[in-house]
Amino acid sequence: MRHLMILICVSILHLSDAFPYSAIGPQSGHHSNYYDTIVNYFYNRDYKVPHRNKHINTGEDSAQHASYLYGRCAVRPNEFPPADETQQIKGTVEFRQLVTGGPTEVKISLQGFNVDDSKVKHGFHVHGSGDLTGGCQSTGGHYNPFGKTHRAPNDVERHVGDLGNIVENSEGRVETTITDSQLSLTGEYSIYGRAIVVHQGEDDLGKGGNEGSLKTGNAGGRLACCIIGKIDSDSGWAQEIN
Ligand SMILES: [Cu+2]
Ligand SMILES: [Zn+2]
Repeated sequence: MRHLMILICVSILHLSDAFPYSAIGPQSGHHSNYYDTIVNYFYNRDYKVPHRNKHINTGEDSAQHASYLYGRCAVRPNEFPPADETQQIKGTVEFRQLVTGGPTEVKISLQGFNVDDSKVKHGFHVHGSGDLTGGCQSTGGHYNPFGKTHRAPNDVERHVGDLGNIVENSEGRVETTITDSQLSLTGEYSIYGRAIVVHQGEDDLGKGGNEGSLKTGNAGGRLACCIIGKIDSDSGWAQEIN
């Protein structure tokens, strides 16, 4: 009986509140929310908790987060660096892809590049093996499950791992996000457990006119690397989503 009285009171309050909108606003949406609120009150009794209520009514929050796969990679200097190499490259590479597939976004944040040398571009690839037992050298070649030749990221015929070059800024940092159509976190050719490698020199993108160009892009020694791990969510991406 007490509930019925509350229902009537709330109804009267709400109708008076809603009435001015009814002439101009989308009535169905308004009344639908109102109906949900009443239903939630009687069946859940926790409709006053905003967070819970939000999930019951919209599901936006959980749906958006659940619809992505995420990966992260902690870039560290090569344990066995090339001779005379002094750059200590560190940072993170983050990955995101819809669970349904499609392009993969790659957010790169690195520091430690020497701004006094002439090398501003650095080859940046996914290599096939997530194995750092021999430093970055043991990550193998560019990830190439389809037996293609080395090319640029925007070429269709390329190694899956061919992400071209990253470009350091005047502070010796790289802060960029790229979107790639061939990298995938989902399915048989997922890059989870494989490696990211940052090179000393520029990747010639297969245009060097020699054998090495079509295999590695002649990007030189390996400065730094990491293994791509799977994570369930990422606060960095989540901030952008919301
Ligand atoms: Cu490489
Ligand atoms: Zn390649």
